[in-house]
Amino acid sequence: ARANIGVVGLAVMGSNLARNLASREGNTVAVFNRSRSKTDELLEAHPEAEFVASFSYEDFAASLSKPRTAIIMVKAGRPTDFVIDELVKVFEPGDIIVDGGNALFTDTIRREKAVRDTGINYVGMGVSGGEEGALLGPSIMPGGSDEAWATLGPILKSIAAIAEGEPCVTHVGHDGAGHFVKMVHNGIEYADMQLIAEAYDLIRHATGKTPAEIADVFAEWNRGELESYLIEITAEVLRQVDAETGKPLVDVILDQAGAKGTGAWTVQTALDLGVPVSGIAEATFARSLSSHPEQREVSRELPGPSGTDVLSGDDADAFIEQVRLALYASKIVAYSQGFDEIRAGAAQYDWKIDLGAVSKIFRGGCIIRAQFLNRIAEAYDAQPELPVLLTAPYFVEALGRAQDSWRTIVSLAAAGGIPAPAFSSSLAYYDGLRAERLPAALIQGQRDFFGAHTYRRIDKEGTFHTLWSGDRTEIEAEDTH
Ligand code: NBP
Repeated sequence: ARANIGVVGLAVMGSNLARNLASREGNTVAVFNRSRSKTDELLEAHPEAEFVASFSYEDFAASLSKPRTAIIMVKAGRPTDFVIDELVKVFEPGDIIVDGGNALFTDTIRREKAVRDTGINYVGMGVSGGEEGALLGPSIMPGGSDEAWATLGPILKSIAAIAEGEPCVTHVGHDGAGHFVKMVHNGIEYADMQLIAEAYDLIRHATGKTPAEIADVFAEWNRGELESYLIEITAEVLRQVDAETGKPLVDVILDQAGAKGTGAWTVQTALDLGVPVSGIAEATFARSLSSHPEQREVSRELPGPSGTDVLSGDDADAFIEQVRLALYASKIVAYSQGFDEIRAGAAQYDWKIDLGAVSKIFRGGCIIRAQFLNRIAEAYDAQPELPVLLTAPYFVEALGRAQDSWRTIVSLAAAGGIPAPAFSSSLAYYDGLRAERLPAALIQGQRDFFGAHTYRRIDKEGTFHTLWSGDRTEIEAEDTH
């Protein structure tokens, strides 16, 4: 038994994670893959790494010192269950099985329970940052028991991305907490990408600037409060010219966005929890809308507004600044909604999640890494139980600065017939939160009318029902909601 950590599954993510582990002082890494060829390729390509390779689960277990610790990096779903079953056969109580794949958190809860019954620790671990992150330092979101964290923590700290001197890993909470947070991270990523895409689209339509010119705008934005990985790569994508046609690459890419499902999970889970993540939902639906060419084809002739003037000079510059502010405000909403979902998930599943610590581990390694996350961390440090992130003083100030521009941009988008679903839904959410009175009172009246669902009053305790089909007097009722 020579290795202190093992990796099962040596496709792109697993082999990069294994290389990352092997490059850190003190680690000896056991590796195993179902088909031998991937193991052979890894050993051949990286002789410097001194892996301990095995070709059966038994030998893999024998190559690990106790407590045995293995990270599974295989295709999410049934393959993960299969590997867990095999490891449980060859591991012993006290050992640690870690799933670093993109598992649905409810699967992780189920697996953790089943594995725990054998005395083996099970850790569901979110890993963000793609291939490059896995190799150079990802953002890591482990769940699982405190006992597992004691062994695993130092190893993960050694391979995680570093942001402002701190490793981007924290013990998120028990069982499915890590995969839950990874899921919401991906949902926030969807919203952030959609907002950036809408900002680009608005600027292009309203000012007629070319993608290369808009790339300059994003590069400029990346020097300010919007500084982030996604803004940075947006500038690079917009600047790219297609070698074959000489056109901007963005103009030759088919406009149908793909998705692997984690955005949809975030929205489905939010619906179950009753948390309005409208920005993430709009971003997910925008991808769905884009991916129905047959519907879009027959819809092209639907009437739209008559043409609007193209802005230039100072007017264009002013418009771009308004878009920047609207983007920042909408982004605050999207992150606030995402963190709200994490808070609600923690309450539902009994996890103690430190939201400030979570925002800090998003600062490096992952796709949503951004300056902005420091502001979120500060907000939660100052007020750990903050009920709505966007009401933290810094964000209130930023939203106050942005809101006029935000309203103007959403109005112009509507008047110009330019779809901006994430911008406009974020603004509607903001105004919904602000509202003194919501028309929810009317909804309650309607519900009481057709279904005797009852309502509560602003001026006295109790539950009431109006006899709508009778003499329309009000009676006190059993609370049935
Ligand atoms: P894949 O998701 O493409 O999975 C391929 C690996 O799964 C291979 O090692 C394959 O072994 C193994 N495997 C399968 Br398929 N069925 C198996 C079984 N029944 N028993 C044992 N092994 C089995 O690999 P990936 O793209 O490296 O991703 C790994 C995990 O990391 C996934 O859960 C993914 O969602 C997650 N993730 C990916 C990214 C990313 O950017 N790609 C980011 C974050 C997380 P074989 O070689 O024998 O076929």
